[in-house]
Amino acid sequence: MGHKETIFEGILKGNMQAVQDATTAALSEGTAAGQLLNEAMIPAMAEVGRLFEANEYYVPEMLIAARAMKAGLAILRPELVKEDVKPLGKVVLGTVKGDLHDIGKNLVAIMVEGAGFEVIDLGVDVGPADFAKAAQENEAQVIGLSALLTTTMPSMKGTIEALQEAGIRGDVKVVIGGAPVTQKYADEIGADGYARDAAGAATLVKQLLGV
Ligand code: B12
Repeated sequence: MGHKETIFEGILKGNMQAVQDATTAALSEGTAAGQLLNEAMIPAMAEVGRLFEANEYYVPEMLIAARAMKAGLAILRPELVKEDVKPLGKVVLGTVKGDLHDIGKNLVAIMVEGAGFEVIDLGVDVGPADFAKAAQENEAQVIGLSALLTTTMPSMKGTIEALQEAGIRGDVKVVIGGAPVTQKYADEIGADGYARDAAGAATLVKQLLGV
């Protein structure tokens, strides 16, 4: 089995050690980090989602798969981020209130950082007022909101309202994403942009700030 297959299988089985070892080995053999991410790790999480929908996986399986994915990502991270770049701007990022999914959000952080921005990662379960406060305190140009549950998406709208109430809606661009989120939803709630993946998020932030 090649390293990519080992990583894919390792995430599905929640075998953290196998994922770490294969990731390290593949990188040392010269495989690009982006390739391991896009051809092994992300497809593995998609498969986990499919198995969950098919009632073959339950929350514990999803959790250990996520843990294995995170262990692999931690090894990829330094490769994905280009260092010693002067930040092009500040981006406050987080997963919205009630939502604990952070793998996609963490990938967005890596790619946006890699594109040269400073990322202030507020973590998961972040309420509208906390986003507004962090944006104000850090003088951020962009706020990135992640949601993986249809039930937590309305908190994105709530966050935009909180920015309006704080009087800073005009000072920050709001970008949104996450599996159930669409461009249509972004238009509906008055967000400034939507991207379907982490690479797209980085491009979007650059576009919005004109860099
Ligand atoms: C792993 C996982 C979990 C893990 C999360 C671990 C963690 N630390 O993140 C755990 C086990 C905790 C979990 C829990 C739950 N989960 Co869950 N989970 C998943 C799973 C399998 C994968 C998500 C993932 O990591 N994908 C991989 C990443 C790389 O992709 P991504 O998140 O979409 O992010 C990419 C893009 O969307 C985009 N993006 C993401 N954020 C942002 C932000 C911005 C600004 C931009 C521009 C782009 C962007 O870029 C990312 C990278 O390319 C999905 C299935 C799926 N197909 O999505 C279900 C899923 C999201 N979960 C689901 C459910 C139902 C739950 C639970 C309610 C289950 C339960 N009964 O308890 C709980 C809810 C907990 C909570 N309050 O949040 C459902 C949601 C259904 C819905 N439509 O609402 C899904 C779709 C599974 C399913 N098919 O039913 N889950």
